[in-house]
Amino acid sequence: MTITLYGLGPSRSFRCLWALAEAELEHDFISLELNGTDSNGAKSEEYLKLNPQGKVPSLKHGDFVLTESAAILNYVDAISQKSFIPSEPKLRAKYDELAFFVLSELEQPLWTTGKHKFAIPQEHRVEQVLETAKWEFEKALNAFSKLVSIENFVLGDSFSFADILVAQTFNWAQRFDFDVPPEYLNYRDKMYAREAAIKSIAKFS
Ligand SMILES: N[C@@H](CCC(=O)N[C@@H](CS)C(=O)NCC(=O)O)C(=O)O
Repeated sequence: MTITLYGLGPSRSFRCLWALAEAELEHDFISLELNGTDSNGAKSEEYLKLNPQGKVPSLKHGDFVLTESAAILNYVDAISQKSFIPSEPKLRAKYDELAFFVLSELEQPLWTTGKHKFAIPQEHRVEQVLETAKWEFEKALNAFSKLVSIENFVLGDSFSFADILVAQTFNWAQRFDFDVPPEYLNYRDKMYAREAAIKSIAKFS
């Protein structure tokens, strides 16, 4: 069964592209324009059938369709021969804690910035929120530093998909001109130097 990932560059879809490469699962990658309404657009009639929000990523595996980057990571882990999400209950709970933290705290100020700079209609954008987003990111970073101390990987000694979530989010923060402490950028660099990450970046560069 063919796996197809719909995405765009270094956006949250990169998490899924990278995970598929780590899992060595054959896949096609279809790059979409976020606001496009023609055949390669995320707002086309065809794509809206897969992802009613017209967002990326979406994964199609045969007839099975999945949206939400973290859910796609879980699915990739589940169908992979290898293991990227710990199964020991406490470690698994720590994985979930970190994944939910990234999605609900760490990335939110970044997405708020994206929404109010380009993603939502002009009439709904509020310039003042951008400063608040910077403040919220700093607050989330502070909480992150108490939640995790990174030696090699975010969950200890081995690579997990939590590293994809965290490293991609730090990379996103830097792209959006947020202050990211040098130790987190070093960690991002180490993760982005993984063969699977390099291969995946090459798919959209
Ligand atoms: N919670 C979703 C968020 C998906 C999302 O918002 N993706 C952005 C790109 S990173 C998008 O497609 N935006 C287009 C839009 O909001 O119309 C996930 O993690 O997959």
